[in-house]
Amino acid sequence: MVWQQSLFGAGSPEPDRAATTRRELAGGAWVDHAPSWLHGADTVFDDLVATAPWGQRHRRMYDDMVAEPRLTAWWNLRESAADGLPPVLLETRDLLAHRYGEDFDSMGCNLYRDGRDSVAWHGDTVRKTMAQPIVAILSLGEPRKLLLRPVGGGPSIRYHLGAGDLFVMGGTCQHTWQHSVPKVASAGPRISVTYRHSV
Ligand SMILES: O=C(O)CCC(=O)C(=O)O
Repeated sequence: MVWQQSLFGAGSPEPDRAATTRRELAGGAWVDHAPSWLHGADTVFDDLVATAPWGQRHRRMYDDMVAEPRLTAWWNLRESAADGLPPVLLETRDLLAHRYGEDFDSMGCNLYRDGRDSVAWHGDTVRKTMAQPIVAILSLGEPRKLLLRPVGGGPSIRYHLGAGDLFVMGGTCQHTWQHSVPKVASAGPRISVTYRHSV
């Protein structure tokens, strides 16, 4: 992977406590987006690339099992296994828990190594057990597009998520909208840190 820290992204990591901008979407969904929310995002990126327990997940596609085009790592934040995480990611969890009133008890990381890595249109599986789950994403590394589209069809909405951006989906979003990170001709490595709650 070819990767170089930026001036803004270096240094000691710290989340921004300023309010985010909310966009209401059709059907009772909303998203919050705060650009450059995490200062020192590149330091966290480097730390995670080197230390996260990256693994390759597979998905069933018809009769075959195919490798997901990205690497993933997952932590149960209730367990002490989370102790080795960069402290700012636990600080971020606590801050988000306070702001959104949810106990974010798991954290997943996705590593998109280059533009060929992606995630297809989907609603997060937490929707199966919750009417209005909140899913928070912290974007690290190189920028990528994140698209949203209504489940029944309609124009998609594009977000450009850069280093340190916070992006939060809430309300009915996982039921009434789908999101994706499409493949692109060229992109540097990106990590999305995702926080979810189970109740
Ligand atoms: O990488 C992202 O920003 C989105 C991740 C995502 O949608 C997922 O892992 O379910």
